[in-house]
Amino acid sequence: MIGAGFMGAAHSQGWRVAPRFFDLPLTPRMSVLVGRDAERTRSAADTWGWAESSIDWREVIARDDIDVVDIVTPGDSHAEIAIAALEAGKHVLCEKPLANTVAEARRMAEAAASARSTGVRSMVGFTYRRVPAATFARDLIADGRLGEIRQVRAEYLQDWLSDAEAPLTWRLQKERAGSGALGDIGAHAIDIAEFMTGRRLTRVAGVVETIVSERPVLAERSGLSGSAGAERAAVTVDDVALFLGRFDGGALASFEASRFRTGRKNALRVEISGALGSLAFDLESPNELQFYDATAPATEQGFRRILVTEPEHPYMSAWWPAGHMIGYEHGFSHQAKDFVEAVAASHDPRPSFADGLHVQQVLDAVTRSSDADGVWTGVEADPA
Ligand code: 4PW
Repeated sequence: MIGAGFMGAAHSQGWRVAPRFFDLPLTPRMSVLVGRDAERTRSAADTWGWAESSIDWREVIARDDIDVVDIVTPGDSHAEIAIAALEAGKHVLCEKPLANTVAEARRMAEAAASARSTGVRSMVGFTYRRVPAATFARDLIADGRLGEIRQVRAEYLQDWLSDAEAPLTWRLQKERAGSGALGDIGAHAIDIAEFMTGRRLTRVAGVVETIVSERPVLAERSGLSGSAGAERAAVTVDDVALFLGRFDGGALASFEASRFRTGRKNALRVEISGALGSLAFDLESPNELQFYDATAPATEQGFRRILVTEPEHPYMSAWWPAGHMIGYEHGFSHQAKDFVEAVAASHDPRPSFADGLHVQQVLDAVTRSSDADGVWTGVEADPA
């Protein structure tokens, strides 16, 4: 695994726990953690359960005993590492967003396509698809329970930047992160809305904006944020992105990504309205799905809360007895499980690098729309 920050901890949890709860066809061995600082990486490797640590990803990728490369670095190094790993014949799991630009994402998708012909697999880490309630929403929609999908509302709301003195981390630097709220969390909203509906965005109209344009530089990092230093520097990404979207098939959508929605901590929310009913998911209540069945008798209508805690629900039979809750970290185990199963069965896991490229094209179309004062803008589409 390359990258030793917060996402590194989350992915490590996934790799470590998945084989203990799921009956996997292959057992992942957590071989090497790669970071930038030798001492910190060694200590993280010990804490998270990696056998070795290194500060040289090229050397690690070249090793014959490495089969899988998991990339959890900031977006500016995804393309270089992923392409090198695929060319070295390693299966690759890469954190979202796939890259910082469409051009990089396209090169990655091309490398994935040529590696596929030699049996090499790749996947993007849009982990929230694998929260059981989100997967179950997709299943209900695929079963036709909502009928024709007419409207979608998707938003990812956080507030950890609402303090104007919160320090400037890499997530606020365009050269490292590509974009701000748009790519960091808006990408999740796009992926989960497309995943649940089985539709793709074809056009968007939006506005992206930076609310606080200068912040103290980072002194010491902790989680997503950290402590502030004395110097100040410019924020070079958006803080908020709002856009409308049109799905293939015609449904209209509205999206919001913000790290300034005071009081909203990690609210990835999707509400999907169809001719026969509606579904609403909120990551702040991850074990629930709100379901409105318009075919029920008039006297019984209203949203009802489905507790997605039963063994019949996606992924849930591996965990605790019926009725018991799971949390944020379980999505990473589900991701590791699905990835290992795909490698073992020689099939292509989703979301693929081509799916990741598509999300990047949506992000790019939103930015272009905003630059053109919110005009409706087509999402580029590469041949499948
Ligand atoms: O991918 C996302 C991020 O980069 C996350 O799921 C949450 O928001 C946590 O960190 C950021």
